[in-house]
Amino acid sequence: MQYGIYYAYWERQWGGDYPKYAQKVGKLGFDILEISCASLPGMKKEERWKLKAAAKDAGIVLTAGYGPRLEENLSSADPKIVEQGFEFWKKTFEVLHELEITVVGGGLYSYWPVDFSKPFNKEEDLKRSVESMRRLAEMASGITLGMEALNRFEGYLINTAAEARSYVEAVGCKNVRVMLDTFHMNIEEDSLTEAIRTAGPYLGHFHIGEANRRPPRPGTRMDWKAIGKALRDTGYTGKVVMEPFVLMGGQVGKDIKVWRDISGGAGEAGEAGLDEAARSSAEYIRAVFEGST
Ligand SMILES: [Mn+2]
Repeated sequence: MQYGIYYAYWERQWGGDYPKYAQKVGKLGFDILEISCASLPGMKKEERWKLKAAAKDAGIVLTAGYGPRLEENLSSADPKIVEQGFEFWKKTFEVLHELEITVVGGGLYSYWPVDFSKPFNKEEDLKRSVESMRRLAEMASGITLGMEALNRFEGYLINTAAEARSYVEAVGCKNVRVMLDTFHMNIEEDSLTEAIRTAGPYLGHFHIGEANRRPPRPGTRMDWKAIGKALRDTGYTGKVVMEPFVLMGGQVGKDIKVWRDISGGAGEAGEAGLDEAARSSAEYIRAVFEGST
């Protein structure tokens, strides 16, 4: 398995200096930097080259995450919105290919964050979403699309590994895979290890984080040893990306609903404190997931 981190751990606004983060996470012991698709369609050629060079230089690979906006919702009943979604992905896939990104994950089958004050029809939305996903899979040509099971407060189409698996089976394209995240699983699954086994060979991307979205560490109620073993038992050899959010404030703090400093003092120590928490988490999770401790 390869190990990574989502850049937004360090940010209060979405988006950031990706070349800087590529170098940083390389130094902190990661194999992967996960970036957001949000700014990719407008990314200038020089910026893409700079990022690609920085990643190569740091010896890391890039992956991407995305929560499609309401106006890009591929499950929408409004065909105009669905087309806007495909337009976004058409431009985005070009950049992803150029950056040699082979995995993009998130609630790609719907939009995020869901506005639950509006009515919706899960069954109808699912049908449209599956149809759209077949077309998106073809457009993605070779890029793996991770269908991330999100907790009930953030999504309604896919909340569990079982739902993600049946969605992926319904789509029936080999680059559309199940994506799990221990933060969401902690809310929705009876057993985290059983959920991993349910995803089984369909698992295409894996996010990790504590129940409160801190970086994984020993001594919490997340059984990281058991989670690592379940991944090894299912034969998963893919990417494991931590997605910690610990800082209050800004759009990130608001969207993620961080209403207190949960950095455990790391935030007070500034960027260096956050860096050290990420570094030790990477070291810990690599050892545990590889079964060497
Ligand atoms: Mn996630």
